[in-house]
Parts: sequence; structure tokens; C-alpha cells
Amino acid sequence: MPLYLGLDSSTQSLSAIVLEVNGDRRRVAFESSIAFDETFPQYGTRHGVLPSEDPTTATSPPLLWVEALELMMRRLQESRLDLRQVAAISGSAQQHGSVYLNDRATSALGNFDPSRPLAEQVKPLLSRDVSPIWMDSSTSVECAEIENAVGGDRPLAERTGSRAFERFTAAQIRKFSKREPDTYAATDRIHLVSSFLASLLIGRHAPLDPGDGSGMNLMDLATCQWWQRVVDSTAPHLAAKLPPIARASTSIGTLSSYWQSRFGLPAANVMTWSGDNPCSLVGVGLVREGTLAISLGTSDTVFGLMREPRVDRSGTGHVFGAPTGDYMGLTCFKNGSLARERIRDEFGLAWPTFGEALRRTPPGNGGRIMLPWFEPEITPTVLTPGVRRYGLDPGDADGNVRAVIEGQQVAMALHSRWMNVKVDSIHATGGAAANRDILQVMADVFGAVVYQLQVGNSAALGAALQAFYGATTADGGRISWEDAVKGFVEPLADSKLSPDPARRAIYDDLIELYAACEAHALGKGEDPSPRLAEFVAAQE
Ligand code: XUL
Repeated sequence: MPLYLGLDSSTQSLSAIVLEVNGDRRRVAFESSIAFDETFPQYGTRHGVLPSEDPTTATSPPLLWVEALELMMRRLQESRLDLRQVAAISGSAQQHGSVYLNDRATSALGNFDPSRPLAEQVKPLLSRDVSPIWMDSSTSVECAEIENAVGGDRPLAERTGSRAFERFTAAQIRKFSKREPDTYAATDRIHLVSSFLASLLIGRHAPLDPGDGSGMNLMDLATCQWWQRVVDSTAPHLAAKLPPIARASTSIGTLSSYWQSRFGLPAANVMTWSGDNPCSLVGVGLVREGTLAISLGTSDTVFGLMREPRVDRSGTGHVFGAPTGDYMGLTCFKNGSLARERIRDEFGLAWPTFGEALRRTPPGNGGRIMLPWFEPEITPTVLTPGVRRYGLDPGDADGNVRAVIEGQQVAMALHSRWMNVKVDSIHATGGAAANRDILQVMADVFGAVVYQLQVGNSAALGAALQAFYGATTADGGRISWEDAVKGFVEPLADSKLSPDPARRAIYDDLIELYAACEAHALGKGEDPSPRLAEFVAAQE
């Protein structure tokens, strides 16, 4: 029976999912995950990121991703799967991160020696030994320069789907070209993490897809091609260094001889890779408009499918390409799982006791509010980290537990309003979506029914589904996306969490109060103390 492999190279780990599909008989045949810090301590990463003095700088070693890819193929080889049945492979990767290769890469990619580990063969092909990743927020100057060059934030957003964002690849490339002009000049090709790993699989430079391309501030959303004006304004000779863009879920080559000889894999079709959020969109079954998904991972993201691109006029969110050929709206929060873990660890809790604290505290938290900006935040833009508390004692364990969860959920509701989606139901994914206490807060804050999904890793699943869809449609075969995802993305039957109307009413008020606290913390609004007192009085 044909097998479809989906890989997901995220910030902290590499995961793989293999789907077995035979008509309506569908099952997950293999799942595995490799945590970067624990498995490869020699790279010195923490949560997949290299230590840095400057909280706005975030880089990772690309060779770590290469080693993980190789180890995952080894695990597949050692599994009981009949690898000859692998029909197609696709992948997902953290978005925005970039990998810089020199001019030796073009000929070397297809000629790796199968008797030697891959990372040592990729090392001499890197023109830069680190990759700036999505957690970086050090490029405000470059963002302003790029926006100025194209007539402002609005034209940039209308054309590329987003105003300039610090972590987006254009600003990162510009900073690198200014700071290290010689190394930049010695860079022949700049890949996203997704197209870099895909290149290693097919043995030549891989194109990237519109879903990941739209996270660069360089792609014209309407044509899915590079927007020449912004490319030329970003860095010298950049056009020649960018890979081409290919349609999502289409074949970009076959697995190179390196993988065939070293791991006994077949010459399987490799489909375009994409970013983790576009992959998650199909991995949670959002192939139609009307439902939202929330991913509680290293980053927390809120996203939904859009038939037409509706750009966010407030400048908070993004429009990306979707694997279905449609679009997706997305708002990203950097203080996701790491913020939850900070509070858990600060008070010596484990997840069960964290959940108990959440259950002991009332919705609205008696007006104890936290803006959970442990790290510089993406939404809203906060470059100087620092948790802001209103009516909340930093030593109050229960209060801080509820405040971090409510703060995150309320911020997501507030900053996804621009998508203008009437949310009836939410598909929850990511590690923290296993925690039903957190999901109940989500249901109450959004006033929507929340479902958990069968497969926890929606990005890897989405990649595997793209492999399946791509392989099925490759030679003119027909399958709708609804049929492609069937059997893998249905919510768990007994996972439904419904909102409680009384709690919902409290959160309606809390969202407005939180917005006032946020404006105050950003120096854009009055002291919210009187409103806070009113809110507390109303709860009593
Ligand atoms: C999305 C974003 C993050 C990363 C995490 O814009 O920056 O969700 O994709 O992997």
C-alpha cells in the first residue's frame, strides 16, 4: 500500500509522519520526533536556538537540521515500514528562517557521498554558518528602509500580504548584506528552511512554495512570483540568489541517490515543502472558510483559510498562500509555549498542577491581568521584553497561571478580529492543545466550540497530506482537498468543548480591558486602573 511521508522541521524538533492510504483505508503508519537540544547537545542550542546576549537576535545552526533529517531517515530505515512503498515525500518547516549557500552547492547537492554523514558534506557549502530564524526581532531599521523604498507599509502589505516584519526574510537578508557585505557577496543562493531541506532531498536547488514565499515580504501574492521592486530594494543582486517559486503540492524532483543508497529509500517523488503554518492549515482540515485553527506551539498562531486575500489594515496579521491554492490569514505570537513553561517552572508546577491552579481560579481572574511578554513579542510589536502585570502580584502562583493563559487567549481573540471571520468552531493543535483546561479558556474567550484533533502534529500531517495530494494529482489524477484530508483531520469524537455563556460575557469585557492595558503598556493609552476597578467590582 502506498506510503506518504511528511516531515516537519520546527524550532525545537524534527517530526515525521507516514500515512498509508488505500482508497478509504487510511491510517498513520509511523510517527517519530527528534528533540534538537537533547539529541544534539554539541550544537549548544536552547529550545533549538543559539544563545545570544542580545534578546532581539535569534539564530540556529542549519547543520543541526541536516543531522536531524539524516537521523530521521535512519529511524525510518530501522522501522518496520516497507520503504519501497514510499510514493511521495513533502515537508514543513519553521517559517521565515533563511539558509545561505555558496556557489559550490549547485554541483555538490547532487553528488553527496552515501558512505559519509550528510552534515559534514553540507558544511563547506554554507556561506554563513548560522540561520536567522522567526524569533529574531533585530531588524526594525531594515523594515523601515524596505517600506520606505516601496512607498510605505500599505503598498508592501497590499502586494506581499504583510507590512515589513522583523522576522520576515527580506529584512533579515538586508541586515546581513549590510553587516557582512563580503559574506553576502559570497552567497550564491538563499533558501528558506523548507526549500533548503527539500534541496538536500532532491539533490539540487529546490523551489519554494507560495505559502512559505509569502513569509518573506518579497513575493507578489497575486502572481506568486518575486516582486521585482522590493527584491531590488532589499539587497544587491538578490534576484539571482533567490530560488524560483513553484505551485504548492507539486513535484519538484525525486529523492536523490544519496538517500537511496544510504537508507534504502526509493526514488520517491518529492513535493514542494511549505511553512509550518500553511501545512498546519490542511493538517487540521481547514480546506474551507469559516473555521479557525489555533496552534499552541513554540509560537501561538491563529489562522484560517481565505478564498480571497483580505489584507490586515491594522498591520497586525499576515496573508500567506495556502497549500490548496487559496490564501490564509494568520496572526503570530512569539510568547507561546515558552511563556507557559516559564510560569509553570517559576512556581515549581507540573502540567497537572498547572491545570489544577487554572481550575481553582475564576474566569476573569478577579481582574489579575498579565501581558506575557517574556521575550520580545511579535503581536503587538514589543522589542524590549518584560512581562507587564496589572492587579497581579508576581508571587501569586494561581493568579499568574490563569493570567498567562487568559492573557494569551484574549490577545489572540483581540488580534484576530481583522480576519473578520465569524468563528463558530476552532480546531486546536500544537503541544498545549492536549491540555483541556487551556482549551476550555479558549472556548469561553472566543465563544466558540473547540475541538482537539486525532493527530497532534498538524504541520507534519499537513506535509504528508500534501505529498498524498501532490502524488494523486501529479499525472492528471483528480482528488478534492476535502477527499484528500478525509480520515486524518476529523476532530476526536469526544473532544468537543463548548463555551459557557456566563464566562463568555466576562471575557467580552476582559478583551476590552486587556486592550486598554496593552495600549497603556505600549505608551499609547491611559492608565487602565479605573476600568480595572470597574471590572473587578462587576465580578463581585
Ligand atoms: C509565523 C511564525 C511562526 C513560525 C514558527 O509567521 O513566525 O509561527 O512559523 O515555526
